[in-house]
Amino acid sequence: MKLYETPSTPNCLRVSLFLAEKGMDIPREIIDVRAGDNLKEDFCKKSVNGLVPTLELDNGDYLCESIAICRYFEEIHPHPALFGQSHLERAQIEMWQRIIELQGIVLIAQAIRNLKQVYKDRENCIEDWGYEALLRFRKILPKIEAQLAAHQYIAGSSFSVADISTFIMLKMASKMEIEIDQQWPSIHRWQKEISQRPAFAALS
Ligand SMILES: N[C@@H](CCC(=O)N[C@@H](CS)C(=O)NCC(=O)O)C(=O)O
Repeated sequence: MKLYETPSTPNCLRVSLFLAEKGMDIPREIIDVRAGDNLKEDFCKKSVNGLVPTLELDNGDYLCESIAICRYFEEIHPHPALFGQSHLERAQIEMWQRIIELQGIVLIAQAIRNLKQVYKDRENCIEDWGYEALLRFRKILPKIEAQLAAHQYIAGSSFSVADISTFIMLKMASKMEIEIDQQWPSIHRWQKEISQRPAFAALS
């Protein structure tokens, strides 16, 4: 098994945090996305979407999409469970995971890509779309604040993959000068707690 990654990027960080929370490590190979290594024919044969992270399996199959990769690790290494244990818990984690992904990560990624123009060598950057994505992204913060005011973690009482996704989403938001301060007391409380977990503390 081998993980193709650009360690500094959010979706690779998501998989690394997931592995660290599981107490797993696997061989890795660096793909420099800024230099366009992911656009090369050889890598695109491995990765359906031509993006990192991509996981190579021992049978020669490949998986891309960070959440699919995390799901695979959960299946082969079920403990500690990060996708939930009971029927309801699994559904709640899936629900929050999708909210964070679709109403958070996708929008903040679009804001960064179109306003900071990090991949202008390979896509048209549209400033108006960047500002609109940023505006739409901000709407997720009150939802997370309310959820974390009522629950210890994003999907309820257990730490899950949805917390890892929320962490990387807020890390991306900080690149657009959106900082979590006392305006968001519950998110702030959660961030402090999360950052003390060994997998997260190792980042700083
Ligand atoms: N939905 C995908 C997104 C993957 C993605 O956007 N990866 C970025 C790094 S975080 C990338 O490979 N960017 C290079 C490019 O866009 O050319 C996932 O969760 O894995």
